Amino acid sequence: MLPVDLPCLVGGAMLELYHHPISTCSQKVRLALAEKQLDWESRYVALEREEHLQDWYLRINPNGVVPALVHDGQAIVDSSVINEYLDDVFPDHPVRPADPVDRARMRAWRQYIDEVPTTAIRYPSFNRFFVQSFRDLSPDDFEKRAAKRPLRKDFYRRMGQEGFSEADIRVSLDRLRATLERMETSLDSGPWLVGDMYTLADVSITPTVVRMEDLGLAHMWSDLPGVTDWYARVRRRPSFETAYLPGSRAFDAFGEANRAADGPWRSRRNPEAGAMRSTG
Ligand SMILES: N[C@@H](CCC(=O)N[C@@H](CS)C(=O)NCC(=O)O)C(=O)O
Repeated sequence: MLPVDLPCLVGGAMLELYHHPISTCSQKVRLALAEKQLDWESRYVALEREEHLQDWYLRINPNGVVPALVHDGQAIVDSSVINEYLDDVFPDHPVRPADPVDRARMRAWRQYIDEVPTTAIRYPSFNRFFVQSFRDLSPDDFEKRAAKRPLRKDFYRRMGQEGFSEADIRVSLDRLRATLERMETSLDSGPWLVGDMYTLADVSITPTVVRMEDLGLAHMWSDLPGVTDWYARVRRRPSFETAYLPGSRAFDAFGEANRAADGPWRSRRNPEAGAMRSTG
C-alpha cells in the first residue's frame, strides 16, 4: 500500500510539488529538490484515481502527467524543465556546471535521456506493473480511459489491455542497454556523467536505473564496472534516501513478490500483481 502522502521537508508554501511516489518523473524532481536542499510541500496526485486527468489538475498541467511544480502560484511543468528552473531560481547547491561547454554536455545528456531511456523504460514498466489495472475493463471503457490522456493516448492504445508485444520490449531493452554503454564510456572520465560534478544528467537517468533494478534488470549492467560504481555512488548520496522514501519503489506499491521477480516480459494475468491499481 502507498502512503496517503509522502512526508517531506515542509517549510513555507513557496514550492509545491504535484507528484506521485512511484512516478519516475516525480522521482527526478524529488532528487533535484533534495540535492538543492530546498523545502517543498507535497501535493499527492492519485494516479490510481486518475486525478491527473481531472480539470483542476489539467489547469496546472495540461499534459495530464505528473509532476508539476507550483512556485509562488506559477505552474512549471515537465520534470527536466522543472529541474533547470529550480537551479535558475535557487543558485545554491548548483546541479549544473558553470562552464558553458560542460553545461552543453549536460544538456545533451538530458536530451538523450528524455528521448531514449526515459521513453524505453515505460514499456517494460507498464507490462510488469501497470497494465493489469486495465485488463478487466470492457474494450469501450479502456478506449475511453486511453482517449482521456492528452499526451499518452497512442501509447495506451498500442499497449492495449494485454500489454506491449515482445518486439516492443526487445526494442526497449536494446535502447536501455545502449544507454548503459554510453554511460560506461562517459564514466571513464567520471566519477559523474559530466566529469567531476554531479549534475542534472545524473539526476535524470537515476529513476530509470532504479526502475530497471525493480524490474529485475540489474544484470544488464553487471559487466559495466563504471555504471555499477556510479549507481553505488548515487545510492550513497543523501538525496537518494530523501527522494526514495518508503513507498517510492515499484515493489513497494505492487508487493515484494514483484521485486526483481520475473523481469519485464509480458505478464499475463497475475493475481498477486494486480493488488494496486495505478498508472505512472
Ligand atoms: N515529460 C514529462 C513526462 C511526465 C510523465 O510521463 N509522467 C507519468 C508518470 S512518470 C504520468 O504522469 N503518467 C500518467 C499516465 O500514464 O496517465 C515529464 O518529464 O514531466
